[in-house]
Amino acid sequence: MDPRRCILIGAPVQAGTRRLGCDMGPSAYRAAGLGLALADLGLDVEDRGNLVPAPFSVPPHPNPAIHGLPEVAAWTAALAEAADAAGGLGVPIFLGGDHSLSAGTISGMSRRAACEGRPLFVLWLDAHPDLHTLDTTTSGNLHGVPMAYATGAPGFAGHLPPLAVPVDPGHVCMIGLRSVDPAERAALRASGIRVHDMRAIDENGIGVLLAAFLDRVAAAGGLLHVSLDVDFLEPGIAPGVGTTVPGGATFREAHLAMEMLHDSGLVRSLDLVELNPFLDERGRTALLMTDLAASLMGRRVLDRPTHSF
Ligand code: Z70
Ligand code: MN
Ligand code: MN
Ligand code: MN
Repeated sequence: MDPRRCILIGAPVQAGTRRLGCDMGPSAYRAAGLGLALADLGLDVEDRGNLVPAPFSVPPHPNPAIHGLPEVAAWTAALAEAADAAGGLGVPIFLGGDHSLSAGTISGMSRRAACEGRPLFVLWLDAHPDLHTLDTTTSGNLHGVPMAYATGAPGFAGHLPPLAVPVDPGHVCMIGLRSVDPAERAALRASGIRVHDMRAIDENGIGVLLAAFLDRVAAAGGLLHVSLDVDFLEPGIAPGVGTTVPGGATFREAHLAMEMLHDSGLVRSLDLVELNPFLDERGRTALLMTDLAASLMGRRVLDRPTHSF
């Protein structure tokens, strides 16, 4: 695989939420110039357009709150295939779409890592752990379940595509959490997932927390998948998202994280999720996410800020 080859894969999925607009995410990243920003770093950029999943029939789930299950199942199957294949060629960047898409991207990258005989690690940058199962979700929004699915939690069999290689929860690090439902809190405690909430960032600095995780990934010879939810960021700088949760990461914290990820040389795949262009203000969230993705993929001299306040 070529680490300088970026493969953009649009995933306009919005079945994981009730608020419409995430399906415009991939277009907004293209309009914000993501491909050009990556090419400016000297990377080879290949935009594969938007993925079109084949229909996937699943039986209804007894939890009446759940909606969008057949669509999410179809996206999960298609994205797992796409991630595994593209991950063997270069660095896939998935343009969401709501966070349910990570059920597919993480399971695909987990299979890819297993093929290469290396463990997959996941860095989850989000206000939410998205650790509900189909049985515990009360909103029924399937963007709240991908991490439970990817780590092999029970109750998904027969409802979402079979998971080839579950991710070891001990290989997952979540940074930025500040909205956790009771069932998720219990699941997190039992899971062995490393969690750094906003208080931990305030007390330690995001750099210290991230460095410790990156050291662990490097020591294990792991591949790293990064899942970046727009709501990881402070809503004041990233308003284009359905769930705004106050007290998120600042511009500086987010950029530092991306620069450290770049310097580590460990990142093999990236999700950009939950951007809702319908709720954005003159594209500023799309531009900020684009800027962050570019900082993760290459080292830049910022003589011209692409993001203005
Ligand atoms: C809540 C639920 C969620 C993202 C909101 C919220 C889930 N835990 N995930 N925004 N990305 O409805 O399950
Ligand atoms: Mn999320
Ligand atoms: Mn979130
Ligand atoms: Mn069942």
